[in-house]
Amino acid sequence: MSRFEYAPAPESRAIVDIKSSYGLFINGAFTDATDGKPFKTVSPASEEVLAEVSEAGPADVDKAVRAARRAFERVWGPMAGRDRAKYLFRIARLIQERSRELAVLESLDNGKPIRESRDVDIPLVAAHFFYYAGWADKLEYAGAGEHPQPWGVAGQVIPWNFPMLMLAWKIAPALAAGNTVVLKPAETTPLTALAFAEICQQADLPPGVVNIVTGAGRTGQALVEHWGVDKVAFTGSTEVGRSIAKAVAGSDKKVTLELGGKAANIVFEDAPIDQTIEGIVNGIFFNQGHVCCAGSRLLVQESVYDEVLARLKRRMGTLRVGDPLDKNTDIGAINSSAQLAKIRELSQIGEDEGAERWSPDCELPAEGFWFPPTVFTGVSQAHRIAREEIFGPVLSVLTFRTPAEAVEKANNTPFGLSAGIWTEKGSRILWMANQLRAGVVWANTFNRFDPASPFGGYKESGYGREGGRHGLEAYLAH
Ligand code: TAP
Repeated sequence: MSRFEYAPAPESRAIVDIKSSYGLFINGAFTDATDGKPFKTVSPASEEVLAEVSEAGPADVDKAVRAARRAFERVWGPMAGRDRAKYLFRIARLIQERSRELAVLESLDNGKPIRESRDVDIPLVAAHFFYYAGWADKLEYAGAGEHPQPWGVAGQVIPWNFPMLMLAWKIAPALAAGNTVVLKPAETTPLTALAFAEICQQADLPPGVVNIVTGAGRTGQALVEHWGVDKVAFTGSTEVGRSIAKAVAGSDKKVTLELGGKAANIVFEDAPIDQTIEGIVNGIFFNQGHVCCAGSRLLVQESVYDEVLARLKRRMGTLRVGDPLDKNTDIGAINSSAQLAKIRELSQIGEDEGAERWSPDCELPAEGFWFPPTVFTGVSQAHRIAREEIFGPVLSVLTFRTPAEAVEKANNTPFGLSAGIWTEKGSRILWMANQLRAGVVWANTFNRFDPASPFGGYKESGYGREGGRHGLEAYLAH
């Protein structure tokens, strides 16, 4: 078969059973919303309506928080850690059993290539539940004192870029630590969270321990502001994160925020070139660039600039944009028309401000939301495409001469989530890692995740850490 023939994944569309409508998941059962209208979730690759989903209003959020409170006080809080662990292990195994179906559902609702949802997202989701299941009976070693206590009810709001993985990052540590949860998925990607609700039922998780309230921003707002929520965990834009921090100021809610980024991916002249080109491509084109830690600012040492750019463009020419359910697809659909409009607008601003735009020839599908892999050269630090998060497959390239200049440029951003360094020199990696104001620094790799590694930012990228032992601390009272 030639590389360009359509190759649907064996686990394609037919293996998912999408219902025509979904209710909210409250107190262990699916229930209709009392005061919100249903909304539609569409496949961004075809604009086909996948399902109608209930919108939770304040009364529904209240019901969910009360259910979570009851479950916390009567069942989950008092339960021995080793028993909570059994439920988490069961959930992890069910996710593995249903992994093909979940991967297809994620690719349909989000637009990401099946290769990524199948090989990255869903395996990491299961890995998070396995990892935190292992912690549930060892909390005294989690760094929150000898007798750590859960906060109570966690209100969690997540974005659309890694719908089920963000759910796992939020729910697994919260439950392991003994909290109960009300989670709001993003409006454009509710389906895997609703499949997760079914998994909670399959696992016989006590009612009320996990509640899923679907809806838009106002549902999220009602949740984080609800008096019965003890701990708020948010992942999303810096703008909404700021409004949440303001809304809960003065209350005794604990808050963690995982916000935006504008990571520098720094290439030195001694970098292993083939590996580096793959790392740059993965850094910015993985998940269509809808990645908070994407390597969206490429800093290249001047002496190797021509070679790196020539090879990068050649590699970009081989990337396939198209059907997320095709195993050959490298770049899927942009998640929504609103996000596509934002990417187009910032790219136009890049051109207007004088940067040079380049994309390989590639035919984009007629239906759906698409954007070609794009690189901007001749970018200066003042350009908006070098300062603002584009959250799409768009790379801005800058140059530097010395390591000190690379550090200065890399740190010249209001964000501080991640960075990448490409060099053969170990001493330079260590020196750079100390100088860079970024929560995660990758060396000779990029976008690598592990449930045991803490993740989180400095400055406007937010505060608190998720993942690893540090991720538990946020869910435990000292
Ligand atoms: P947001 O617009 O901030 O949305 C995130 C979530 O918050 C969604 O569920 C959203 O609902 C909800 N929301 C909106 N307004 C709210 C309010 N006033 N109160 C409470 N909740 C509210 O971000 P997005 O567009 O979904 O995601 C893109 C952004 O997230 C990017 O900036 C990206 O960098 C950031 N992000 C950061 C990380 C980490 S780990 N730092 C990870 C992923 C994404 P609706 O979806 O219905 O609007």
